[in-house]
Amino acid sequence: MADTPFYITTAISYPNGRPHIGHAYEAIAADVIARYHRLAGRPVRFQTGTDEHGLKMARKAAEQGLAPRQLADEMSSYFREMCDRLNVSYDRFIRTSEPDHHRASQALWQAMAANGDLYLDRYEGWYSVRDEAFYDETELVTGEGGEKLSPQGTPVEWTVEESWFFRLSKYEGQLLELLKQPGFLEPASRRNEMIAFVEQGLRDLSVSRTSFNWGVKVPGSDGHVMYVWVDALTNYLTGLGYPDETELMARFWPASLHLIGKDIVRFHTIYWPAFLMSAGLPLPQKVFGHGFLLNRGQKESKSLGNVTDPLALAERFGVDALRYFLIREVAFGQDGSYSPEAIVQRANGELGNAFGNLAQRTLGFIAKNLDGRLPKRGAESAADLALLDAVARATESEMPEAFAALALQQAVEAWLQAVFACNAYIDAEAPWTLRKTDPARMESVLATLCIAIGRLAMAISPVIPASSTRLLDMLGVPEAARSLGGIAADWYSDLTGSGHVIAPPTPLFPRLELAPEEA
Ligand code: ME8
Repeated sequence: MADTPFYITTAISYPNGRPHIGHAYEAIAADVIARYHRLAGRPVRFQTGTDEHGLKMARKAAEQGLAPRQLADEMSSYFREMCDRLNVSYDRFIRTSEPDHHRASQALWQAMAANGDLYLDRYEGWYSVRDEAFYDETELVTGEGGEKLSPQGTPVEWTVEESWFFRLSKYEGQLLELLKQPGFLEPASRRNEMIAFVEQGLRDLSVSRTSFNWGVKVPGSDGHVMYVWVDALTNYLTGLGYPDETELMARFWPASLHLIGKDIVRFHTIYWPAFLMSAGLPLPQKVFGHGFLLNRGQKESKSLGNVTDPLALAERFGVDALRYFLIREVAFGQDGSYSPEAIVQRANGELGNAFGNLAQRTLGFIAKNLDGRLPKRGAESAADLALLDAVARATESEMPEAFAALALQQAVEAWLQAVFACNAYIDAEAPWTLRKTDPARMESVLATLCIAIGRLAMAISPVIPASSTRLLDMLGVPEAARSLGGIAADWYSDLTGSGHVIAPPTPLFPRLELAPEEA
């Protein structure tokens, strides 16, 4: 619905190192979704940030001879810089070390305690610092050297300490119902695993730690800090002003979409809803677990030496080319792979040759032959109507439907088909020939192309916002028309009367080159 508020969040990243391509991918995907909903006219709130507490951060800081806060300050700034550089339009970049977040986490804790769901006991079991997760003996796997590993393949350590526990077992029935609710957890392929996990019986969850102090203090329990996932998940509420009854809370809670990676679905679809049930708060409408991004099919790791800095990729190929590639290449929800060759191929072929050239040819021709005056629309031929129809189908139904359903790749495919239709049209109508034989018809063809290009630029703006804006500015499309509703409107008639002049265009998508060893 056009005016229903939309609250979207990404996972908050551990700032124990610099951002990697997976972080960039998640931020970009969330941004595309947020921008689509803004285009559709909905009030949108978009939150991302960093998850700064816990043993992983504390140990990394100690290794580097830093206080955890120093490490968090430094690394968090790289994550924010990445978002800014990639044109990620967040409303709040949250850091869990911020005072309002401590207050929100303590309030949620107290709400769970008031409901009788927290009790003091002793934790004795396995913990993976890398996953910041407790594991049952039965979940562990054996490594190559016979060592015990978490199901994610990370080292585990035996942990014994006094701990607060959350009565997770109490929520089994409600959680099963939730997980079976269509649309709550997507893609649906991730559901069975979660359902199986609940069906085998849930143990109460250890939710505080006493062996270190880098975390949110447990209210009224000296020496205890919250288990990092308890405070991390609470970030989604902090950003709206919880526990105060703010306008943001009233408007944007429950969240419309928590966008996360597939490795942290358990935390978001089991622990988080249980905490909210306990605190008497409404549950998020949807959790989407996207796939992992691999470097030429391989997981990036320091030992393989294949870790890529996403900002270096953006610097080299351009922000929009990188954004376009990631959304276009990967079926959203599945794993995907990237390489410089694949980025260059998509960017040159689809952005440069197909869309960029279309715009370049059309605007360049107008600048040169009409002194930049916008061409007049004439009586439309069957070919004109067929093209405008194809563009309308893509921009007014296929793309919005795909974006709304989080089928991001399909949205781009629908757009690309319409771009191809424009290219076939310009070749068939050949305005350069009409210039001599039928100038009025030439103007009609160019006008049809301007309308088509303007609509396609608006519709793809969630994916390549900077390039779309540049093109719409060159065309002179009024701000007011730059919305999903505006796409179908008759902005072109207003434009032809506005005296706007099209300047000779500079290329939107400069041709990208590979290094000789990559080609
Ligand atoms: O999990 N491809 O933080 P994180 C795609 N702090 N996505 C990837 C990825 C890859 N190769 N590697 C990681 C955490 N991700 C917690 C979240 S939320 C309350 C707390 C995704 O820095 C990962 O799935 O390890 C997660 O969604 C996000 O990046 C941050 O991962």
